[in-house]
Amino acid sequence: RLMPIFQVTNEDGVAVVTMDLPGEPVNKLNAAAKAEFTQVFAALAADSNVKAVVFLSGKPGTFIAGADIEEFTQVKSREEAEVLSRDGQAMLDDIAHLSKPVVAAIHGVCLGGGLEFALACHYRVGSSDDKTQLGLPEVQLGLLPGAGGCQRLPRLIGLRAALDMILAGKSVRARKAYRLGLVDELVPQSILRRTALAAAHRLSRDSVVKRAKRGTGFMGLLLDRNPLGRRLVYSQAGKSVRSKTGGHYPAPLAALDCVRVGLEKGMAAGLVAEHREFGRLAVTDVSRKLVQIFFGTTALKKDDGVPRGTGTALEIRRMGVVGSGFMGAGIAGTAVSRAQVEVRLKDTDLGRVAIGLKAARGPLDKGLTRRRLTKYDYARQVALLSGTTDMTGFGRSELVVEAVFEDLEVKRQVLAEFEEVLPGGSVYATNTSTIPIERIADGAAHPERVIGMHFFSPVEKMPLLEVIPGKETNADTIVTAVHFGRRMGKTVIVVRDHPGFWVNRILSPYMNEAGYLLKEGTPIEAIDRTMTRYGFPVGPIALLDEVGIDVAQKASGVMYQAFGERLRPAPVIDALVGDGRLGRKSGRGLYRYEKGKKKGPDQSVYRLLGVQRREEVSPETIEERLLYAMLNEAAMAVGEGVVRSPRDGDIGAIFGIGFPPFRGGPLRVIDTLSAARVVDVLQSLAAMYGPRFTPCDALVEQAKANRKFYPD
Ligand code: T1G
Repeated sequence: RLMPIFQVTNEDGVAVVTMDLPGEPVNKLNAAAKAEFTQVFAALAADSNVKAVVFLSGKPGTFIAGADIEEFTQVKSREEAEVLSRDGQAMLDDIAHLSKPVVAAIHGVCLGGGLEFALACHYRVGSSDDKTQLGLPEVQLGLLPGAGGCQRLPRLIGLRAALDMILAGKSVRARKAYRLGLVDELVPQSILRRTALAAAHRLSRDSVVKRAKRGTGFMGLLLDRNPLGRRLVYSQAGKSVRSKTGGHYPAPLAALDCVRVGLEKGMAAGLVAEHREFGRLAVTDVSRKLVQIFFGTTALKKDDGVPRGTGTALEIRRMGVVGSGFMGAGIAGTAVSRAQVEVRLKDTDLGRVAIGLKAARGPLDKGLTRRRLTKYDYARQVALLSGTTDMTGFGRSELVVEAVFEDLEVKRQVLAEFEEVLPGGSVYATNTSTIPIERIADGAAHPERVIGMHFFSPVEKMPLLEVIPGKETNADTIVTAVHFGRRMGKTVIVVRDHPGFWVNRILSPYMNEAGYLLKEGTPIEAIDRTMTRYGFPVGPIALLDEVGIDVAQKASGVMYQAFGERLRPAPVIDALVGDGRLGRKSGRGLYRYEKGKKKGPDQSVYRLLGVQRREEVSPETIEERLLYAMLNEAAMAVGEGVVRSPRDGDIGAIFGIGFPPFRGGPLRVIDTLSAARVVDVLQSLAAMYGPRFTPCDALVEQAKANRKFYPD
């Protein structure tokens, strides 16, 4: 290695160690860093001129991003992974047992092994900066904190707070980290180094680290610090993990067990449990799939949907949103709270604008009540929102997003109005969910600056955004929409202008099949329970109620018109809409609702549809029909180039409809089953239920060539 990873200077007896992994955007604990680290720390331990150590990062926005995930993708066996974890534990033990105090000066992301590193230090100073976040995200990779995190975190911040962080893998911002006692001091970044040095000097004089006893209080005494209380906490935590993961994700339960062993049998036993469980998890298929998703989304973040360098993104400072309904207000609110841009919300009458503005303030109101926003920040962000019923104020908007009624004529009309007032170079995006952009942009003065931005509802929560270029859309417009979508916190895929784009395209046959099953009398709870057991967050019937049965009626109509017989919707939707059942939003649908809360299925639906409930349809049949309908459509759409790669298709399915992440996405599932097997099953389903299950040409070819979507 030419350049060292760790630079060491001695400032008046305090060794200042700066980690800066050469040629990498972030610091990560890879083999080279571990090897060099061990040498550096051994030298510091032996150096009589060093009485304390301060540890800093040389990277602008990251302290340490964790162990090197690339490394354990190479791991072939459980034993190998166990060694990785055990080496990490040993390295951090050297810090914890160093006779001289080590102070971590944390600015930027401090995740996974990076936080475990900071936990092994004797004192932590954090920067009160938005970039500073601390977390143990390992379970999101199907792993667990394997370098002592399951042992040190509970001992520092208490059992319950530690489990909250470890089991969900969520990070905390600087202020919360200080409240929890994760950092001992919180200072502006400008004096972080100086404060850490002062702490190092102070600690080198006083042998005992005086730490403000923070946090766990009476409940801590009752629960965290007595064995009976802890037993209660372990069992509550286990129950909630099992209900959340449906038994599909082994990592959180394993992490809970490592925490328990460490607290009940001592740290040494806990560390052994940690590296054993880490080894076991690292080679599970679940972890492989979750790590693939991490690399897929990371690569996607750098992919603007056009060949690199062919498009320049427009800087968006002022934006317009047309249509202050559910979607428009959601788009406006998310744009303000996540992208901090000025948003002007337009609708036809002031009453609707007022309602829209109130709904758009939702995320900000929540930020204030949850103390994520100060009163000042809240006021500043609310001031970014304005409303109007006329065209004033759009002359300076660099981007307008239209979210009016899903009707081609209305959308064309609104586009024409805005082309009159928008400045040259601005981008006009339409939030359509099924109407091709080409038809909306048809007749526009500047079709090169018209694009689709398809958000999912609720906009504030759903992470996916589909960006759909029309035939004439230029590269600058595409890159502008993609970058702004990311500033709104979305995972963005660029998809082809085909009816239904990607998500609604693969969802259509799946929802239709649920309708056919219902029409045959299959119980609603059997349909939904089968698919939640498969790993979906909700089943297709519940999804119908959430999306709105009238919305589904419109979307399925567009898809039927575009794709013909194969996507003919089951004859249940019209009857439901005709009976005024629009789903959750109307308080009546396929489920019952009382005061907005969803109760069980509405048994009167069967009589309405004139069907007899039939209990005997097996879950296997239900799952096969629903899943294979989606797999077939996904393969067909990939073959048509609807998505630019299987990676985009799988990420789009996972982030767009909650396709189970541990299965990797519909195209990964086809690879796992093999195209040949999927073709066989589809052929037998076609023989039993009709030609809608005929395997698409792309799949048949793939089966013949024995090809995969992801070549090994
Ligand atoms: N390992 C390997 N590569 C990583 C990495 C990591 N931990 N973190 C980031 N990268 C790469 C990433 O692939 C990309 O590479 C580049 O850095 C920039 O990332 C023992 C076992 C840190 C918030 O899960 O969440 O510690 O594409 O584009 O948007 O208990 O990356 O440029 O070649 O995402 O600013 C736990 C994962 C590991 C954190 C930065 N740590 N990383 O986001 O940049 S497991 C994580 C992130 C562990 C221990 C266990 C994000 C980020 P390239 P980027 P960003």
